[in-house]
Amino acid sequence: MPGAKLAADLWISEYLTPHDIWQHGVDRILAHCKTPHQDLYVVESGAYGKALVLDGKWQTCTGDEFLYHEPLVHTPFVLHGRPRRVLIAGGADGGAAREALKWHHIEQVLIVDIDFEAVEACRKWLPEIHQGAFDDPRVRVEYGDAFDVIQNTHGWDVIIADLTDPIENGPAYKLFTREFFAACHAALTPDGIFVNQAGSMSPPFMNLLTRTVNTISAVFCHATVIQANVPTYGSPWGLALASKTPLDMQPNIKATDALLESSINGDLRMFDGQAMLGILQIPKHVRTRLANETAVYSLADPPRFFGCSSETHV
Ligand code: SPD
Repeated sequence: MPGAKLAADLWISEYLTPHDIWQHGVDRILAHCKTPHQDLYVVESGAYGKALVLDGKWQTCTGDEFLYHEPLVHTPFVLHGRPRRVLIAGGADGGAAREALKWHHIEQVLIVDIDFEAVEACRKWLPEIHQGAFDDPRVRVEYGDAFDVIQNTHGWDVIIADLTDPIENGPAYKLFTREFFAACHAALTPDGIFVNQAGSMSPPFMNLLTRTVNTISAVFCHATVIQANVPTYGSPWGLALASKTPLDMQPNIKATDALLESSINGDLRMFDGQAMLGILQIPKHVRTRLANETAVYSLADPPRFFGCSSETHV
């Protein structure tokens, strides 16, 4: 490439689709192990800081994680108004817990992650992301399958599914099914809200998102897409938002700012009333695709997200 000067000898290559690779120059590999559940890397990238990569898929990094964790947590929290108990399925890096703990009224944050070693690696290598969340007395981490745990609990104001992509045979694919969403519905309070990371909004690869939201709609009265624009995910990203009662999708900016002002300790970097309004507005082509979606994921017919053995990635 004329004029280009590359600044790394080592590259991490995430296969976003069979035809697209998102590569990041890596300065250092900080940790690598094969846990019982996934292949784990923590790397120091040249452009985006420290990053967690699981099964070859970029999960989060210090350079842009706030663009994911703030919408993921504060959107449902603002819509709820006064969440006290929150359950996070996945969330090994502690970023979602960190954001939840900013709310004064939060009494309990239960993180349910299947991978002890992933949580320990994040605790050790990514303090910039968890910022001590795992040591907050309101936080408990339970290691196990979120499906089993959620089936045996109830009374949550918000459930956040902060999961890896549902690659075939990966740890998360069962948590994108009608059966899991039904368990979440049963575990929420009547005014509870569910949110999950639901996939790319890129036009050729939006099936996971529209099918996931359609699957959630089979269980919840209200389900929609909200958006997070996270550069390292390689395309605009969709989150699904669901509830048993209607949600105000055009909240007043000043009212949101006033609620945040009175409910939160600490700073928000991207989220406020104006940003939230944008997060809730979805482009026409996504709404059209959603309206025409008919597929429903089930345990018998789960998503098979594009993924590739991680050995070839670094
Ligand atoms: N393809 C990117 C999806 C990443 C979802 N997991 C994010 C975990 C951050 N807490």
